Amino acid sequence: MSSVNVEGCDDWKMSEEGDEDDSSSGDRPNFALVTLQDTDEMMVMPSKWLNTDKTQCHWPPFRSPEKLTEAVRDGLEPPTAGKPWEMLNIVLHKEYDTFEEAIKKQEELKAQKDGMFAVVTLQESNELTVIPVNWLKTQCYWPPFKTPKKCLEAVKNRLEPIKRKSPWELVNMDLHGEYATYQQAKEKQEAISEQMERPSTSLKTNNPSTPQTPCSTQTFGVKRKCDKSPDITVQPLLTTDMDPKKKSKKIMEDIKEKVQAIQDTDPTFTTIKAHILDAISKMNEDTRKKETIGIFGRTGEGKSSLLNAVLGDQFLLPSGGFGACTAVITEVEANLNDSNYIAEIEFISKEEWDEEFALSDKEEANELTEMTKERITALFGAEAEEKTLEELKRDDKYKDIFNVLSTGKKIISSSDSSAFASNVVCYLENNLANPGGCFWPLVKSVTIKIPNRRELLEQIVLIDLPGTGDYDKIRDDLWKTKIRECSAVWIVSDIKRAITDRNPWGILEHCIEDLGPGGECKHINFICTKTDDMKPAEYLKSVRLTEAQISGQGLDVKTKCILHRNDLAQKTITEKLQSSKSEESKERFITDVFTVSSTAFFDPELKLKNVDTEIPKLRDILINQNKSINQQLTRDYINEAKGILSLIQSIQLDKDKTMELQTNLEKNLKLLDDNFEGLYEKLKRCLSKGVEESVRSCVKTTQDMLSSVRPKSNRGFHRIFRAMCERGGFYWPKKWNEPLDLNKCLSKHMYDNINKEFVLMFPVDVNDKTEKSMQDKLDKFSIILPTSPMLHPVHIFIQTQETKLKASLSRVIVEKKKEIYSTIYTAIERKMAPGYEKAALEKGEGSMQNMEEVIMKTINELKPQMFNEAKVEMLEMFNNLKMRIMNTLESELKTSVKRSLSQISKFNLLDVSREIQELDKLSAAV
Ligand SMILES: Nc1nc2c(ncn2[C@@H]2O[C@H](COP(=O)(O)OP(=O)(O)OP(=O)(O)O)[C@@H](O)[C@H]2O)c(=O)[nH]1
Ligand SMILES: [Mg+2]
Repeated sequence: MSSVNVEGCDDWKMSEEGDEDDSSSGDRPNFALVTLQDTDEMMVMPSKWLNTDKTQCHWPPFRSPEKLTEAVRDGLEPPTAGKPWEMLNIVLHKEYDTFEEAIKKQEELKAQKDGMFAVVTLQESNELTVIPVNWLKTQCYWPPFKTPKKCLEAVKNRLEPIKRKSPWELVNMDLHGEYATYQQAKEKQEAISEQMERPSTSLKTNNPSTPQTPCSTQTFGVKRKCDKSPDITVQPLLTTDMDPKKKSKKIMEDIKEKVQAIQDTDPTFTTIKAHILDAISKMNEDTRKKETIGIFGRTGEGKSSLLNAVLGDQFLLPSGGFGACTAVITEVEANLNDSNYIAEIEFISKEEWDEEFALSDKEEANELTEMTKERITALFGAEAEEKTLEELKRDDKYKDIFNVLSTGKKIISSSDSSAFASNVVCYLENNLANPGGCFWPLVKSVTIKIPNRRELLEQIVLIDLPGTGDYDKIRDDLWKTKIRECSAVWIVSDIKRAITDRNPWGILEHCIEDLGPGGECKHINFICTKTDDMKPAEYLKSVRLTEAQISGQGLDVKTKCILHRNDLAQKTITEKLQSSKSEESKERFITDVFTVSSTAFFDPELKLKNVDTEIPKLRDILINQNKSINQQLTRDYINEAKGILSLIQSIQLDKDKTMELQTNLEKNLKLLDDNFEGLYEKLKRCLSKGVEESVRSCVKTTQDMLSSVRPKSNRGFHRIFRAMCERGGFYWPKKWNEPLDLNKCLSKHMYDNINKEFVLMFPVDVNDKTEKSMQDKLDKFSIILPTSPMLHPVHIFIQTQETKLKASLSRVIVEKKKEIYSTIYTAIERKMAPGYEKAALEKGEGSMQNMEEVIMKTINELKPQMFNEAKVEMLEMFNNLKMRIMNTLESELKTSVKRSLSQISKFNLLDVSREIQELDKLSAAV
């Protein structure tokens, strides 16, 4: 079939010149811009050729372009006598009053579709520039002109590249997008360079050249009626390089502009306008916190080296040589704002420092003094340990320290990673080779922000959590807080130790409950490090194999052994992890095993293929996790955007429906209340059992625990016990694998009784949501009844508001459940505090026995109320959470219902149906 299409539009224009347009009379538009579905040709035709639902058109039987042109221009009536007309499937873009308008639009759309200019970055010189698309190939052509003027002319005139005589250069480039006009490409170029300077801010989408449609200033009001919807097709099309989130952001920015531009003094209109603008602004408030991955491992196992490898910067974090180790909790995240490496160093307060120092003064010989000595040497130098505290206080360095502490925080920033690393090392590392040059005893925590790692860290924070127990009280508390934040954990262990260790959970054993019911950890990766550390002969002997018996044709014997051991380690550790998973506290974690070499990743001499170092695998985990979080954020954003557009699109609901929404809200809140009450009662029953058991057994349990940790000779135990009392019931001696935690021991029976139900009540993973969970009850709450398959726009708006609200409340539940869980521990810690203080005062001979007696007496005195009070506190916290959820739902949804009902216009305020369609397409693409 031949047809007149956009390719022939020049002929069309010629034929239309000089012709009088007599077709613009009458009310209805006369010409339609359509795409023929079978051939994908865009063209203009008389509106009268369209069928009633505008999905098909009549097509005349003419072959010659002249005759076809004439038929279109004259609006020939179908069908003519003689040959019958065909029916063709079409997609209607829009109808216009005049032929000229329709043709103009067709040209614009065609130009946008094809793209005339492109924005590119020239790779070699990193210049962002605009070029005509006819210069594009996989590389791009570049003209030999020297003067900027001549170059610019070549671009604007879309000069054809000369490929034979005096050929143009071919240069490597990255394409950002194609645009209809030079002006649009220039605007895009500016937006990109602005974005490059400030990558975290959203793209500037305000397009001054966007024509204001006459309709948009008239339709958004309650008094005027406008039959025409705003012409959104004249907006520049969204460019292909934008991701769905940016595209939907742009849509909403444009809508915001349109709404802002509408002037009307009608009070109802003003309220609606304010509501809509407010709702759009709130969309950009991202309250989600980043996901935290905690890196656990004993000293020297390779945590810092692993982080460096994953981040691709070998010397970023100090990794131990002789006598050096990371001494402070270090958080690593992406710098999304500029290209600097930044360290934010938080110091302990002056009061905390005084307390630590005063504590040091009280300490007796040996172990604690060892710790104090280490700190003093780190800060004041090797000779300082001989000095008294008073002498140290007179030291100039002491004044310096006091000055440092009074600043509270220090920021180090540098664009060069090695300069940055050498400036920051003295705050992170305990280095025996650098006495007097380390500041770690003053540092509470360090946050490092690194540039160009958006792909890995945009939504993720990695925390190096040295867990060896030579902290003070402040950092112990911080450590406990941080582990509750981890959504995943990497246990790092030297491969040799990992294979022989009986319990791979070792390092986590004492805090498994803080990660599980008390935290939000879902995933545990077990990472065996230093796989390149291999002596083949020794290894082959130990596994009783010969070189010929292990696979790996063409590989040298060392690599073969490395790969063989990796395989073995993966199998053995997976088995060990699985077998201990039968314990309830561990069964909910997903576990994976990796075998990595950070050294071989950077050192090609070690001849281990990149893939075999398994660093790329860990990177992929981060990349995929970022992607999935971003996808979720995009889905949430689009959902919310659709809700707001539905509100704009909506017409008034009838009175009955209005009442229905209000009644549903009340009814469903009541239902939710009943459901939560059920959970409350269940928790109460478990707690009561826990109280009973605690009162009955706490003394014995405490005695048993103390005898299990007390060294046979009792040597030195009194110092550890005193330190525990001085620190409120928790102390982690340096050489112990886990802390001495009396509060944990006292709360054991309570936790044992609630753990199972608590985990079901508060899952951290959506996939673990059970009927018994608070999140499930919340999910089922809705004031939109699933009766009709076709929802009214007001309903869609309310539904999307509900979804957003429920998602944010689900996050509140996970946050709050951690606090709820820890109430038992903190209540017991608080009640026991006077007892600990009293015990710590016991000095001299027999002090161990006296301290213990004080503690046991305190427990005996407190047990009749202490556990019950902890139960009451926990239930109160549960109730507070319940009330917060109910109140938020009630107030927010009441506002949403009110908002949607204030749309009293009988007419569309602004026709945003195209934008809604666009959002539908975008959400399908996410
Ligand atoms: N051969 C080999 N050595 C490694 C590897 N990773 C780390 N090491 C070495 O192991 C030692 C300790 O590494 P770190 O990364 O500092 O260990 P860490 O776990 O951060 O130690 P702390 O900071 O003390 O908690 C250093 O001497 C590293 O060079 C590896 O993949 N192969
Ligand atoms: Mg380290």
